[in-house]
Amino acid sequence: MKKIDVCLSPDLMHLYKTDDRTIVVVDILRATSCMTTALAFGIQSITPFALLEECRAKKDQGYFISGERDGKKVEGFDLGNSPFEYMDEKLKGQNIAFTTTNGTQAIAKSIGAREIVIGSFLNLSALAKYIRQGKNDILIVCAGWKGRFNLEDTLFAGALIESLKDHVELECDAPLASLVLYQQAKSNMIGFLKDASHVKRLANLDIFEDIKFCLTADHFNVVPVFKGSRFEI
Ligand code: 3SL
Repeated sequence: MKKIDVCLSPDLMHLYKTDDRTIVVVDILRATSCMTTALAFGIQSITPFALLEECRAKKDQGYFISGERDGKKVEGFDLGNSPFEYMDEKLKGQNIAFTTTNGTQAIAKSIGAREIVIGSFLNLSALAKYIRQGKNDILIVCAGWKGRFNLEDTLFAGALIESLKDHVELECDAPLASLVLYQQAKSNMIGFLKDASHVKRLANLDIFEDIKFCLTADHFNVVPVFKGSRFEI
């Protein structure tokens, strides 16, 4: 049986051995939901960057530059971090360079894993199927917020673990806690998350539609996989 663990913050990555694992990076609000949407809508590739200026420099190489800092689109960038911005015909076949406050930082810390894939509620069942078919043990890396725990990424970890039940063995209390939390929350996720810190932050930016969309299960049947330096499906 495959083992599964959950790293509740990228700042805890040093506790985990990753070179033999498939890492699932998750930033439900909103980076990995946005990446899943973009690739499902026909964007050819997403190259993630931890550093803003490295991302900006890709503009000269024909990339669309996109992402956010503290939830807001970066000045001079083509796109922000709302999944709805990526549902656009003119982006089909394009290459995106992407940087975000937490999501792409978690990806940067995952480099060196045997495999890196992107998880979101939007592709939950497709991802569970992909993992069931693979051989590697799994580490779910929650992007959190600037090193701190967050609720929505942990709920997703629980949802994925529930979808994999009978196929995985939980390695410690983090996957168990994620599963228990998800089981409490699943009948009313929006209600459960109403006091979550990032939901409040995004509500201040007036983006309820993004929150609702990012909590929708199985909207897409894709699994973004890291190949070389970019995510593709
Ligand atoms: O931190 C991130 O990577 C973002 O997803 C944050 S936000 O939802 O755009 O504020």
